[in-house]
Amino acid sequence: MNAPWTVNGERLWEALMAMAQIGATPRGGVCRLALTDADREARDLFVRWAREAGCRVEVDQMGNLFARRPGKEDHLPPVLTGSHLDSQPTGGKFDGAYGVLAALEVVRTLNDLRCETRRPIEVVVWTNEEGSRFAPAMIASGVFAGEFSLDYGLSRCDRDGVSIGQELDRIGYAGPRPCGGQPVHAYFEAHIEQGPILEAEGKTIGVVLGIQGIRWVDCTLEGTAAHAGTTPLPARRDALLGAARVIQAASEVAAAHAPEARTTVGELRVHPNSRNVIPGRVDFTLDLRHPHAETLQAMSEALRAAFDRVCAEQRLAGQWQEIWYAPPTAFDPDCIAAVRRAAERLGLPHRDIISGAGHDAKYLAQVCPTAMIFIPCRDGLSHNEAEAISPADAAAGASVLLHAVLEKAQE
Ligand code: HGY
Ligand code: MN
Ligand code: MN
Repeated sequence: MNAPWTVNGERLWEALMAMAQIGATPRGGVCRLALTDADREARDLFVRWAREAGCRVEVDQMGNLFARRPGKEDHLPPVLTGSHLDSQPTGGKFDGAYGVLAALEVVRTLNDLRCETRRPIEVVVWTNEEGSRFAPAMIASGVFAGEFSLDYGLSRCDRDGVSIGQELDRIGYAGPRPCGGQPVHAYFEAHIEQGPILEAEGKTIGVVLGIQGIRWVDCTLEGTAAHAGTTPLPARRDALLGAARVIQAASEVAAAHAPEARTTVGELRVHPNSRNVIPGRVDFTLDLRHPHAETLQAMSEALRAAFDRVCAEQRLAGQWQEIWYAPPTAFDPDCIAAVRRAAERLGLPHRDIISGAGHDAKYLAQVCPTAMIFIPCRDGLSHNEAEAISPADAAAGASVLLHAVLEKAQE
C-alpha cells in the first residue's frame, strides 16, 4: 500500500520562523496584538503566500481572511481550516500561527500533488481570537457564527477607547464580504495543546473532543484614596486590600473544584497607583473555566458571593460585570473520527483530549461539523515567549490536518 501523503515539514517550519519575525520580542516570543501594525504585517504576509499558492483571498466585515483553493465542484460548501495570527502581549511563536500555516501547508502540499478536491478549501485567519486587546475573545468567529451581531463586534473597544471597526479601517482590513451566513461543509483547526498532557504521555497528536466552558468578569472595587501615613486603620477603605481578598477567594474556588477548575486574575489596575496613597479604586479581570457548565456556574456564584462579602466587610463599592460566557463545546463525532483515522493512518501516537484553551473552533462548531488537532508544546507552556514545539510534531500535526481536510473535501 502506498505511503500516506505527508506535508513538506521543512517548508512549514520556514513559514513558521518567517511569521515569527513579525512582532518578534527580544525574549523569543511575539507581540502581535489584534489589529496593530504587527497584525497587519502578519496578515499581509499570509495574503501574499496564499496568492502565491493560487488562492483567491477575500476579507469579511470583521477582517476575517478567507484564502480559497477552488474545487472541481466549486459551488459546493467549502471545507474551512485555519486559526488566528493575533497574539498575547508576550505570546509565543506558535499559538494561532501554527494552525494558519499548517492549513496553508495543506494547500501547498495539495498543489504539489496536483490533487484537485471535489469541494473548495478555504484557509481562514480569524480576527482577534485572543481577546487580549479587545474583549471578548474569539469575537470575529463569534460574529461569523451569529453569536454576536456585527455592530457588537465592530464596536468592541480596547482600553484606550479605540474600536475594532476603527482599527480594521486603519489597517485596511475592513472587508466587503458579509461576516457569516455562508454554508460550511466542515471546519478543522490545528493548534498547539498549550498544556502538559501530550508531552507528558509521549503522544504526538491530540484528538480534540471539545472545549471547556469559559466565563469572563470585569470587576471594580471603589474605596477612598487617602494618605498612607495619616489615615488610621479603622478609617481606611482600601480597594487593593479588597481586591487581594477576592483574588484569594478565586484561588480557593478553584481548589474547591479541583482538578479541572481554573480561576485567573490576569489584569489589575490600581488607582491612583502611588506608593503613599491608599488605593481608592482597583479594576481587575476574572477568567473562570471548567469542562462542566453547572460547575462553572457554581464557581461563578461562589466567587460573586465572596466578592459581595469583601465589599461589605471592607465598606467598598463593587461592580461585577460578566462580559462573556462561552459554554462547554462538544465537537462533531465524524470530524473527530476523521482526525483519529488520519493519526492512525500516519502511525502517530494519539489520545483524546478536551481543550483547556478557547479557540475559534468553539464558534465554528455552532455552524458546521468541527474538530481540532493538537500537537505538544514544550513543558506545556503557552501565552509565554518561551513557547516551543518541535519541527517533527509541527509536520505530523499538519499531515493529520491534510488527511482530515482531504477526507471532508472529497465528500
Ligand atoms: O483564552 C484562551 O483560552 C485563548 O488562548 N484565547
Ligand atoms: Mn490560540
Ligand atoms: Mn492564545
